[in-house]
Amino acid sequence: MKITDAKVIVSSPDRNFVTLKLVTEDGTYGLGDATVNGRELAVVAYLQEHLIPCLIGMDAQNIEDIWQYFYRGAYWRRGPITMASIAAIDMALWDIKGKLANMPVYQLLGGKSRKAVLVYGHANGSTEDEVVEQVGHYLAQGYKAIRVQCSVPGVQDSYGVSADKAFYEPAAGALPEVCSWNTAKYLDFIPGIFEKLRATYGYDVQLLHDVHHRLTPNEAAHLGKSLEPFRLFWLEDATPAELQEGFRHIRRHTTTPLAVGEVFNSIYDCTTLITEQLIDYIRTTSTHAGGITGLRKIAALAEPFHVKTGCHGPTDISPIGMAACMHFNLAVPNFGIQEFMIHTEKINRVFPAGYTLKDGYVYLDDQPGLGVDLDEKLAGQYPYSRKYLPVNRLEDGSMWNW
Ligand code: GCO
Ligand code: MG
Repeated sequence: MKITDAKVIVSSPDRNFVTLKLVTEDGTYGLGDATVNGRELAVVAYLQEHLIPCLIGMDAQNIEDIWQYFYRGAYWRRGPITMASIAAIDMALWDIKGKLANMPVYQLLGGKSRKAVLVYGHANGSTEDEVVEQVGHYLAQGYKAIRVQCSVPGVQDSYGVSADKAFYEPAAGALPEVCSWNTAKYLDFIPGIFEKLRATYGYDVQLLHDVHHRLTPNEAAHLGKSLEPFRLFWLEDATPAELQEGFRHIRRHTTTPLAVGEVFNSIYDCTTLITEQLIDYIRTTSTHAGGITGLRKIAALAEPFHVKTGCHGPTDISPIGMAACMHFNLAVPNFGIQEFMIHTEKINRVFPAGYTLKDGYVYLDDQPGLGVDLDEKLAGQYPYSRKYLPVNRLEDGSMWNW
């Protein structure tokens, strides 16, 4: 089944998305998500100029071989742009395989390991009271797990707090926003929020928190320790993870579960973290880590080391990337949880998707393939517009991790 056409579609319904559409000789098409927030056109160029010319004429059925061709076959391997491009091809090929087999992709991955996919929602607020109220709001909707972010008094910009409570998207236009950060104030403030939440709602809800790479390993160890009484589901990106060994120190000092990996793009980013059991959840996601094929390799490595999956799922993953994660989540044995940031109505109109949220779980319908379409005409009405994620500085002006 030859691939006869490949098209990259860039569209901005409320935010930018890069979508790959592959067509086979019998007219079957598959869709893949290649969105790298704030670096979209680099992926477009990589796909159009370097991968698509090789892809035309290949047999769409040979998913693993095509993955290996673009991964192993490339002299310059790995990196977010390369791996998002491979991811989009991989997703589109799984979509095609599902359509040809007349089965949803999760069936091709081994079938259901669970009835539905546990997801977490995002409560945030600029004050403690607002956060408590927001958590209540998510509980009322049936969520079983909720990520909690709060503005830190005296700190100009805390990660994850937005004016719009439903749709969090920090990428803005013109030039990157410059945020300001104070670690000491953050460390003093955060445990109090979780103390208050446990006092209000008890221990029957799973609470998560994203540090967003802002601590050193020693500071992260300290935070993990001070959060232990509040039994978090996970503490995410406690320190930047380019240095995987940095997690040894955190692990030695706290039993708070650790999650990391949303910016990882290959299995080699997490071999130490997984095989030394330095983390509890691996956050690699379909769009950024080589698609479903890339995720399966990482999950298979993680399984014997008691590391579970916790795929990244912000709004910068399109409904196609989200669906790819959902099919994977339904089938993978060592599933943990899925991040689920809901998309705007406009996005959902451009990408009609066959998954539904109910009582804190996502259910997939049984459409063949990934079960997401792209309304190309509608997508064409929302042209790409350049956006940047913020950058971060300490109060003295030193550059810091955003
Ligand atoms: C998360 C993430 C995101 C990232 C975003 C950057 O846990 O959901 O940290 O919100 O900041 O994906 O593009
Ligand atoms: Mg995160």
